[in-house]
Amino acid sequence: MQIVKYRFESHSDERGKLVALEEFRNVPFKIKRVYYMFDTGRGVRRGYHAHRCLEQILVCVHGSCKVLLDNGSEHETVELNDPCEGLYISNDTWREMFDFSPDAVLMVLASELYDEDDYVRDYNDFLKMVKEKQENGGNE
Ligand code: T46
Repeated sequence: MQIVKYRFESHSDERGKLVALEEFRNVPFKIKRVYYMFDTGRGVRRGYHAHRCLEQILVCVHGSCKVLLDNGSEHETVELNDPCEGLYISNDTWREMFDFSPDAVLMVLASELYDEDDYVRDYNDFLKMVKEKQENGGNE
């Protein structure tokens, strides 16, 4: 499956490094929400859902974690351990986040406000949704 990663420019000088994220410049959508997870317990696995209409970019701004992406026919695991790298996740992608280092801070830029109705939390419903979209030629 195709994995889309963004490489963010880091402004480095003797003081350290700085990365700026800007909608429609180095982020491909309007950023309506930012959230981040940290203090994640050992062995925790989160996510276990897809979204109907949401684009996101995940940046592990500190530490490391892994993300499993599943498009209904293929899956791949990506490690995030670089604050200059963003993992793009489109809707219709099942995701699970795991193997968080104790110091991990996973920041997420999202194209929509929080909406519980946008979540597809049952894996069989997810497969059904993907199949229906494929049958409709990608149109809802
Ligand atoms: C996703 C992955 C990568 C809010 O109130 N507002 C928010 O914007 C979010 C994201 C969550 N919440 C509340 C809802 C739950 O009571 O925070 C709690 C934990 O959320 P959730 O169990 O959905 O977290 P994850 O880690 O399973 O999934 C999150 C995002 O929800 C999801 O959209 O793609 O991170």
